[in-house]
Amino acid sequence: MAIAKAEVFVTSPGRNFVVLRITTDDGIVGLGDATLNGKELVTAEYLKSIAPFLIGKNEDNIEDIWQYLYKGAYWRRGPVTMASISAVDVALWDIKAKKAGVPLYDLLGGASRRGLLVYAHASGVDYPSLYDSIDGYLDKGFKAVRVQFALPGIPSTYGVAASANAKTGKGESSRYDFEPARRSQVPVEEVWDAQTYMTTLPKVFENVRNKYGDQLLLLHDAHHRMSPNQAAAFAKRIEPYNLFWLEDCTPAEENPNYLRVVREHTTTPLAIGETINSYTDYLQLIRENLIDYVRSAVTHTGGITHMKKIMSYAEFYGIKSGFHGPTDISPVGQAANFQLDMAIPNFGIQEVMQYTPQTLDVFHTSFTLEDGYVHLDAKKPGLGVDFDEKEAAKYPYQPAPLPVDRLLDGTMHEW
Ligand code: CS2
Ligand code: MG
Repeated sequence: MAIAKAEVFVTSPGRNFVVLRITTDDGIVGLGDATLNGKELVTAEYLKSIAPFLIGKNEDNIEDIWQYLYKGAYWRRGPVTMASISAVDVALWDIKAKKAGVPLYDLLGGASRRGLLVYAHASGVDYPSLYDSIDGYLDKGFKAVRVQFALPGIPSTYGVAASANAKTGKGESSRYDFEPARRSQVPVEEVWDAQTYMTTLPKVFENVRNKYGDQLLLLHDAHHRMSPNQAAAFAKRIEPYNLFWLEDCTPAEENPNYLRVVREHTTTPLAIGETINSYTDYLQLIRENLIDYVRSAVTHTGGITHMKKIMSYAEFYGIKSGFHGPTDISPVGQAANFQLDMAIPNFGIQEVMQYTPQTLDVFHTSFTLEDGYVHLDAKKPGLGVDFDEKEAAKYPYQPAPLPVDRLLDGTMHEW
């Protein structure tokens, strides 16, 4: 009973993914995801450097291996370390559940719900394309949509599909999948203007509410772009439109106290966390009830072992989950989100986006989406995802750094 092999793969079936495959001496295989958007080769190298440490260790001792990698790193936390530890952790949980012959959530306490409420990404360069995008998701049964809208006079806006007819390949359209990897050697530059944003978006939410009524669960991502006071004013202004959440209203990862300013002025629910990755980052946010939803991905936050602890702490403060699940998290990482989502009592909602057909040729998933809920296959042991190494080899790594942002006068700003 020991780890025999730990192999690292980088593949790019539409965007870059880092896969860790651990094999035990009796041939059981577990998968982990160490994808860190724009920094894939860095986590791949980290994993290669710790792979020899794993050989010969008892694969059952997940907590001990976690502590070994975390405390043993000495240079603690940070996105690269935490994403890499996460890949090992998730692969070991996959193995443990396969050995037990049960879906992973069974080992985490069992199913706490029938299915997972998910939200999709709607966006528009104008109202017809926004409504078309929302209608498309409602037709598919979604109950919750994130709404992003192009800013007038700004060439491209975060979260807004550049073209309503963009195709992802194989003739299948993913019209409003806004964030295809932008493959280039150097980052694409975008422009940001808070004044335009703060005057445009409240009208968008008002129009969407008037058109679709009160039942639609409406989300929005501000992507860390307002100052604390701007965020407070904005969140207060949009209260009448009753958002499910406002995400990353201000860069609270810089200073959690920013959120106190926001909280003092508004009851709009706040979601934070896709760029933070440890309990240390969450301590104050949770203890002072500065957030309503934990937004990290399991794969960026030390895996199932660490994320489950954060969610247990959050439970006692009435804070729920809303794990990060865009297409730059691989289907292996998304499966880790889903498995934990199923088990925890304080599940809130789960983000989903459409993977390219090539991605789904490389990763064979077993999840179904019906009526706005994701369902896991109770008969599939482990994570519920298989990795096709031969198919993956068809798609070599291509550089795709994240974009950067500047203000109208050229000053650098958070993207
Ligand atoms: C976004 C992400 O899904 C989200 O909420 O903020 O798309 C984010 O921009 C990317 O994951 C960056 O890698
Ligand atoms: Mg986000």
